[in-house]
Amino acid sequence: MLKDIFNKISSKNQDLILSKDEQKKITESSDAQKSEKKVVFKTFRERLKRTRENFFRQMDSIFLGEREIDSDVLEELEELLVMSDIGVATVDEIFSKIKEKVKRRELSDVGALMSAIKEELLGLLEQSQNPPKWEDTDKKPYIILFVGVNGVGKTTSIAKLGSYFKNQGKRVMFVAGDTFRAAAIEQLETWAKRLEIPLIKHSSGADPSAVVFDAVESASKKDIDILIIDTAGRLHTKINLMEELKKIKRTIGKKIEDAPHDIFIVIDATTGQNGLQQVFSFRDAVGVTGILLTKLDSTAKGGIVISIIHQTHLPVRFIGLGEGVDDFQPFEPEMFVDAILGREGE
Ligand SMILES: Nc1nc2c(ncn2[C@@H]2O[C@H](COP(=O)(O)OP(=O)(O)O)[C@@H](O)[C@H]2O)c(=O)[nH]1
Ligand SMILES: [Mg+2]
Repeated sequence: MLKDIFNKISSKNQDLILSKDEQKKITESSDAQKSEKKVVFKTFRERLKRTRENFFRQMDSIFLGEREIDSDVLEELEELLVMSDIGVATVDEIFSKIKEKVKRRELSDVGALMSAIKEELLGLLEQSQNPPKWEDTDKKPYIILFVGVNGVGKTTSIAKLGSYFKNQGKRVMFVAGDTFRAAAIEQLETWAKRLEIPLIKHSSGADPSAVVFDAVESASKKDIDILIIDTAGRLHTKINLMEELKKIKRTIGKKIEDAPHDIFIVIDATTGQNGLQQVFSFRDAVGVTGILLTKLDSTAKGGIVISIIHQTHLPVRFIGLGEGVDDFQPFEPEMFVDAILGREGE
């Protein structure tokens, strides 16, 4: 009897013991993941070079001659962060905690001070980063509406996002909701062809809500997983634009309850603190559920990400790091902080 039980247990354990092959496979796949992550981080660091170098050049001059950490050093650092577009309110919050620590003599050298700043920044960035809804949803089509002013990178980001989802095996469809200019429809059409993603369009000048209405219908029929809608960033007046976006939103909601499931605002990182105002205007008019920050490769003031998250409490979903379709990444706070504050090899 006891022997039987013993046999049973050991045969069960056998199932848990992995063969050499299986062990190798697991090690290989986690190694592959790790090296992929390394490549991603390297690109990320490279593209954020301007922000990092801007920061370090000045930081080195602050710490020249290994100065002690005193109120002068803190003041200069605060100024530097503000100049990197992290924003006064955000920097104030970070430094009130840092100053406490300095007072309690917890930060004795530059290394400890930098680690503390990194930790505070990371804490801030992680506050608003909830898991994206599309990752665990039975909503189909999952509808994402893009909004933002002209030239920020909406159409390009839609192409990038479409490609991102397509690479995950999802069925994607685009909607040319920017009917204000013919060129805007053509631009999305070019991307759609290149990426082999279906596109719904009307002619230029058509009512955007009518295009969206057709697209939602078509996406439902064609078993589309993700429907991404482009919109105009400029109309004759700002009031009209907001009214038009509200109408598009209502049209979608009438067809599918609780849709659009996400409303992404696209912000150009090179516009600095101005971007914040844009988030507020669109948020107040149509509601916004997430931010896409573009052109981080073209600015030395990438600190704007921190300020935007801190002031809006909205998650930054993706960042744009160039004009190509792959110059795009989900926003990961830790990677971001490491890329802007970490020295080579750290
Ligand atoms: N360097 C860089 N350029 C970008 C990025 N995203 C978009 N652009 C460029 O910004 C310009 C405007 O983009 P577009 O998508 O047409 O903006 P839209 O008017 O908001 O639709 C184009 O020349 C894009 O190639 C980015 O992340 N980095
Ligand atoms: Mg556009």
